Amino acid sequence: MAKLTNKTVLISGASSGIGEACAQAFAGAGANLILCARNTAKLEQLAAALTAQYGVAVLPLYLDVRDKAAVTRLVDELTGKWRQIDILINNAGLALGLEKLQEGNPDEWDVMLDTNVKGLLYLTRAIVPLMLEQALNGHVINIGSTAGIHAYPGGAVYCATKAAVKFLSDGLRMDVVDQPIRVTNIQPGMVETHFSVTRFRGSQEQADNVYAGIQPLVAADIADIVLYAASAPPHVQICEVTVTPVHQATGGIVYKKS
Ligand code: 8X3
Repeated sequence: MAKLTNKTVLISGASSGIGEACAQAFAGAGANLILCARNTAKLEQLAAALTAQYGVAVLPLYLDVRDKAAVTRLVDELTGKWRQIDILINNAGLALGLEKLQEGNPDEWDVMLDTNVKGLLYLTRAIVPLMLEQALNGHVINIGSTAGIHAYPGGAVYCATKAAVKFLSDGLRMDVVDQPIRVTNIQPGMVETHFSVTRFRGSQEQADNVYAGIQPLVAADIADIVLYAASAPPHVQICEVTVTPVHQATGGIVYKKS
């Protein structure tokens, strides 16, 4: 079992899905956690449960990663051991809509771009300097997507945000190449979480249809991989991992049993 005792991990979008599964996995490995999300009631519940189950320290904090000033303030206001963030998991992200680009809703594009791209940038910009100041063996783990490798119809903007995550990961890896900081981009394919319900603006029926006839990944599958990357010896940098259900070859090539 991986042991990350004495490590501190900050997870964005930690109240559900892959973020919540990462919180579970890292608490199970003995790490202390800073859990960020907008749903504070859920975060507080999760924090209490993880502390009770694993005896780790958990700090639940309200954060909308789109709010640049709030990201900076949150990091500035961390004190003592909470400033020593060893691992940043940039997980907050979403897809909205599956319309053709020419019919898309620009307000929804803003939400995707601001969350998936700019939110990731703001957190990274705030936390990597802290890692450097303290000469930590830091690790930035971004949750990208197979959507960042191949675009698919109706997904242009979401796919572009995840392509941005790939290139931000690659660029950061170059910018910290002379530092003890690792950068990993995890690129999952179909994972059944609240992702599709959000994409279809609350329609469970449309979301269920996405995963009908295929066994999708679950959030814990991704958390296992994130934990594996974080638990590798400090000289080992897992740059990129692409993971799909066995019947998904790439974003759009899926075999479904009818
Ligand atoms: C989620 C994967 O294929 O639903 O990022 O876009 S996909």
